[in-house]
Amino acid sequence: MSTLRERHDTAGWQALDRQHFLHPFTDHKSLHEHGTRVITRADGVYLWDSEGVRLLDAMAGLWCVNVGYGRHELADVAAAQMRELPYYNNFFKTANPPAIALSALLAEVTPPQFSRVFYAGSGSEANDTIVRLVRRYRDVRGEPKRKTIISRWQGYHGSTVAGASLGGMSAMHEQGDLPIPGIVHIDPPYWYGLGGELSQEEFGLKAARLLEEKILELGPETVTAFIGEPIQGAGGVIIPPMNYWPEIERICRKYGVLLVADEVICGFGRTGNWFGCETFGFKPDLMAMAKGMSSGYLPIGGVMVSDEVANTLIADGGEFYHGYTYSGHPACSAVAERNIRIIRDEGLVERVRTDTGPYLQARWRELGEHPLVGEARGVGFIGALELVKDKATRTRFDPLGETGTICRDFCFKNGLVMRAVWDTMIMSPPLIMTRAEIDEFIALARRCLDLTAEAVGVK
Ligand code: PXG
Repeated sequence: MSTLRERHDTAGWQALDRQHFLHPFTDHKSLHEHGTRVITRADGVYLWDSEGVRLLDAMAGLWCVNVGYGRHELADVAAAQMRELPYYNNFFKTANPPAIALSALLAEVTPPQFSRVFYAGSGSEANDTIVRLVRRYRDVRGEPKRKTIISRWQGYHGSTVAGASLGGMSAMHEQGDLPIPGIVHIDPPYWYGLGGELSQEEFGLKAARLLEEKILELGPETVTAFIGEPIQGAGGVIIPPMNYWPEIERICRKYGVLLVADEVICGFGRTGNWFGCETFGFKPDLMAMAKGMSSGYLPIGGVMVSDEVANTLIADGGEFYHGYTYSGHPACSAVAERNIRIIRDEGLVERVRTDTGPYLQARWRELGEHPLVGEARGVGFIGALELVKDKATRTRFDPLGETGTICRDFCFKNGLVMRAVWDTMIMSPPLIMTRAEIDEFIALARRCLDLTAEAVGVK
């Protein structure tokens, strides 16, 4: 049997793609002027395209391939499960062994307040579930007016109607007549962009207190939950000052507001702990997960629900009218379970915390000396570079986004995948990346920064 890869050459794939495939988050007119780059295989931290060109993937796919590519063990687990029981639902008093085993393992690796999980097929679905859960919880408690959810500008929580409403991407809101009612936003803890003359600590408290102001403005009796990513990923790797999350937690507790961590990017080791909330020192009531949960090998997401919230729903809630055909899918669950065991058995979280994470961050900070880079920041295996016209005054390029795109294109041309969020360059590599691969990555990134600086006339 020929593999798909052997059936067409690059031009053939591009032609079919152009005719039939609507891509996610894509301007198709501009895409097809050049044709898509067809990625055909991957191993470790590397991808290969249909022309045989190798790329170092410093984005782990889309922030998700935590254990790296080429894990045949995961393919074997999926194949075995699909032979035995490819699908059955978990709705009508039934369950399947992989979903049960995964639930028990999640209870072990997540913080102690969690022992139960609700499954989804993606991060967006996990966040939709959260919207349903935090509203249902209030009805069950006899607080029917407490329905508003507070989130943040530049947050990303998915692309479904509820996910995009929770998110703070104004361009997404404009295209979808969003947000839906009952979701409001506050400014993010983006020190480089919004901190002005304040120290990190001063700004951390100021940014957190925006939550208190918003709760008081709306009336605490109307607010059910606050949701945030420990580090805002797609918004540009916005890393809050260390005092931000503890202050957010204090405010949530003071007003009886549920605290929700969207761990879709930060979860499963990315920040050097199993979950971002551990790195930033807070205890969420609910936690959205996806991406690194299966390292992207199969689609799966879920919501960890604290014992307090779960027990309320179980004791007094009756049936919760919510769930997906693929909630607890056997093959996806089996792959997620084995993936989490790999992360645990290979000590990947600890390696990122104590060895390769600090090394990567030290080397990444060296790029902060580059004339084009206003700030190099990061934690564990996630980071950002702010490309600016003038470092001293933090003056950005005009129009914003052009320089980031130029830099991203140089990366692609030179065998490196980094993402650009406007003029902020992002990295989020597989957690298995070695020191030698980190050195190769930093050398490539520096080269692309040099080429970009030359192209935009920064010396
Ligand atoms: N929450 C967070 C924090 C995410 O980063 C989602 C939820 C939604 O997950 P799904 O599985 O429904 O996509 C995400 C997804 C980008 C980019 O360009 C980031 C995501 C998705 C697509 C593009 O950085 N993150």
